[in-house]
Formats: sequence, C-alpha cells, structure tokens
Amino acid sequence: RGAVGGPSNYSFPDGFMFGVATAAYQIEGAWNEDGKGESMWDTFLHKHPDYTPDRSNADVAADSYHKYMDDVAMIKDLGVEYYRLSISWPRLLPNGTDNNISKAGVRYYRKLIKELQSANITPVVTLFHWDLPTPLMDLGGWANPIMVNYFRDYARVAFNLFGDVVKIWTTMNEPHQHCYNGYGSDYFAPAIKSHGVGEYLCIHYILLAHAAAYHLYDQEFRPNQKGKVGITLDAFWAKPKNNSKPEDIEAAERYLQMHVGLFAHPIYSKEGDYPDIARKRVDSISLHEGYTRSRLPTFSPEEVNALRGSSDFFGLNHYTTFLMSPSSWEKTWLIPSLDSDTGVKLEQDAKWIKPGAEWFSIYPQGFRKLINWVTNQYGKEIPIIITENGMSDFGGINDYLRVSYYNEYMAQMLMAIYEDGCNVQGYFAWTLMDDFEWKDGYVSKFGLYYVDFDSPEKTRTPKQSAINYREIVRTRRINFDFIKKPSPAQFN
Ligand code: GBH
Repeated sequence: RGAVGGPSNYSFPDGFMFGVATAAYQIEGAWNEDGKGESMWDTFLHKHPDYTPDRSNADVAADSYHKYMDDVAMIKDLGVEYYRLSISWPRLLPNGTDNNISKAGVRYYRKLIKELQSANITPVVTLFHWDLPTPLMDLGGWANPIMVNYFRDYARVAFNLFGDVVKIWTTMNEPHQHCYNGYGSDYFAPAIKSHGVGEYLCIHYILLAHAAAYHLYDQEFRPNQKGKVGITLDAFWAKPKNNSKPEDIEAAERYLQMHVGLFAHPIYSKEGDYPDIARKRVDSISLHEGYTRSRLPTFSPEEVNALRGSSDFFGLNHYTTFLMSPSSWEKTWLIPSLDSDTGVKLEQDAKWIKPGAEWFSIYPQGFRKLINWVTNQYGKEIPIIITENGMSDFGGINDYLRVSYYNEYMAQMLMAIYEDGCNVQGYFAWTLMDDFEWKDGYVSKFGLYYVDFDSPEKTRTPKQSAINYREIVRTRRINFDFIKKPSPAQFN
C-alpha cells in the first residue's frame, strides 16, 4: 500500500518503529557519582588523556545523568516512539558482579524508564555498549571465558529490575568494532593490541555471553515478561572496487563473511557456527604461521546449538561503504590479525562526500545493498531493526548535509523494503545529540541536537536534521523538499 511511485512517495509501513539511539558512556557523565564503579573507558582515558584529539574524556559528557528529563523531552519532541539507550554496567554493578547492586544506579534507570513511559516512548535497552567494569577488564575482559557467567549474572539483574517495562533488549553493541579495535589494536580501549589472538577470543566469548543471556531470558523471564532479545551487529557495505573483476567481487564477499558473518552466521544461519570460509582461512593461516592451534577458537556442538537461533531480531548498525579488492599485505595491518586473515584492501571513492570523521564517506546505495545481503544470507523471517544510522560532521545546527544523508539513506531502506521485500521493521537514528565520539572526542558530531559542551548546562539545540526527522516521523514519508539548503547569498 505504501509502495507506489518511488521513495519520495513511499510511506513507512504500519507499525514501523522510529527511534533514536544513544549509549551510556557517550552521554551520561557522572563517572564517579553516587557510587558508580569505573568502566574500562573511564580508567583508560584517565590514564591516556592524549588519546583523543581534544584531550577529552566522558567524565561529564552531555551530563545525561542529571539532564535525562531534557533528553526525554527532546525524544518526545522528535515524535519517535522508541528510544535505544544503554545501561552502564558499572553504574548498576559497581564491581561488575551481582553481589553489589547500586541503589543509585537502579534509581537512575528506573527514573529514566518511568519518564520515557509517561512520554509514551518505548525503551530499547542495550546491555553492553563497550563500558566494561574495570575490575572485570583487569581479569582480561572478554578474553576470559568466565565473563560468559558474569555477563549472564548482570543480564539477570537487569531483566529482574527493568524487564517489567523493558520489552526489547539488545545484548551487545557492535562486537566487531569492540573486539577488532579494542583487543586487536589500540584504536579503542582497552587497547590490548592482541591482534589475531585476543580479538578472536573477545569475539568468541562475547558470542557465548550473548547466547547465555538469551537463554537466561528464555528460561527465567520470557514466560512472564514476554519481551524480545537480540544483538546489534555493525557492517560497512563492501562494494567490489571493480565490479567486472571476479577477484574484487570475491574480496567483498570475503570481507562481509569475516566481519559480519563471523557474528551473524553462528546466530542466524541454519547450520550455525562460524562461516566455513572463516574457519578454513584462520585455521590454515595459523598452521602456516607455526601455531599449534588455530587462533580462532572452536565451539563445542552444545555451544553451536546454544548460539543458533539465539536472537529474536537482527539489530543492524550501518554508516558507510568501502571499496574492496584482494590484497595479501597492507602496511596498516598488524600480523597476525583479523585484517591479514581476511586479506582485503579497503578504500573509499574520492568522489564520495566526506563530511567528517576520517572513515566516513557518503554512499547511500550501500545501505540498500547491505540490507539485501543480510536478507539473502539469513532469510526474510528474521526481522531487521536498524539500530543505528547517522552521519559524522564537524559543524553546528545548520547541518544540511546530515538532512540529505538521512533522506537518502532512509530512501534506500524504503527501496529495500518495498522493491526488494526485505523485512526491516525499525530504524534508529544515531544519535539523539552530540556526544563523546570515542577516538574522536567531541570533534566528530553525530547528533540531531547540538550540545554546547562549553556551557555548564550542556545546552541542547535542535539541528535542521532534527526538524527534518520529526517531519519524516510525523508524515511517515520522506519529503526531500522539506528543508532546502539556503543559497550562499542567504547565509550573509
Ligand atoms: C558506532 O560504531 C557505535 O555504536 C557508536 O557508539 C558510535 O558513536 C557510532 O557508531 C559512530 O561512530 O573500523 O578501522 O575503519 C561505529 C564504530 C569505529 C566505525 C571506528 C569506524 C573506524 C576505524 N566506528 N571505525 S575502522
């Protein structure tokens, strides 16, 4: 019904979920207030103040710990019905373990959830958006198998406390980015640089921890709480550098299997387990490198079973596209590593607009391709929820490029829905407001709302992109003419 006449006339399907997303460490601040424990990001940034270009950290950030009422008012003003937030594990469990539940932590998330409820906004809660409690990091973090149990304990506390209201959970945010950048290199905390070994351990135990939380919910909570539990995976679109070169097409597919498939195949495929290509490559390269065992750990048959089908939806984060071609050696690669095991060179087209962060180019068509790839790999039955999509820039409230980024990317999503039959059920814009953007500090901005980080009030102001998103949500259509960039003369 909504599908006549192309993207500018398509209307979003009935029941389509519109939302905005944030993450605790990036917005909350109050890093040591009311008995909150330290997360490994707190610890890391206090130790390495020069990690970010502006020597910043998220001790205060957007101060959402105190300003959550303003946040909810903004979300309400956007008209969206869903808000994806994350719980700070060490705010709830200061030591990471469930022997000590912080009353203030419970109170904070209770108040926030209540406030959302009274604004008719449905919370979607991420359990782990990278801020691991430092005491658990000290034990090796996700490289330590015991974390599977500690994550399950944490999940139980969260389901117990908030599951009466929270009906949509995502266990982990972007395990690929977390493990690859944090355990495989020093781009993210904890900066372990155990490339090729630690990064696979992180992947392995994060997957098992996800499955443990899923089954815990199934057994102890689902019968009463009747909610859904999924995971959020990230993916660049992998575009063959030269579409008429079979080796580039193969490289692109290999990249997707090694980066998305590594997580998605164990959970969403019929057969389960790591994709064959990953198993074979890492096994044989490890052997060749002189290791007795493969650097990629092995799941037992019970673990394969526990992982298979352990998600009620496919949470997908997407930002940008890279061009792929085969390569056996790149100077940026650490060896061994997921990168060298993959053997694919990543570039971006110089013609694509690059509005902000180094890694970020605009290529809207990649979004539709990616949604189709996920659909073809794992089937139409599994609902896809876009848990993040948004644009990086360095600017303020007149973010006309972000307006067209959202329009164009959402149009591609609508084409995936109506022209390709993909089962996309929701979309969350990243992000509600400017925040602490990890490696980029406060320099790279993704917000729909501008935050004045110099003001003690952390004043929030809607950008043009917020006004545009509100109109999309209100009309359930994309109006490409709603906000027009003024001609240069009008700027004077
Ligand atoms: C998401 O991750 C996060 O979930 C969110 O917290 C973050 O604010 C948002 O996106 C915007 O960045 O992978 O070698 O090319 C995206 C993570 C991590 C993707 C850094 C690009 C660049 C280095 N990004 N990565 S590389």
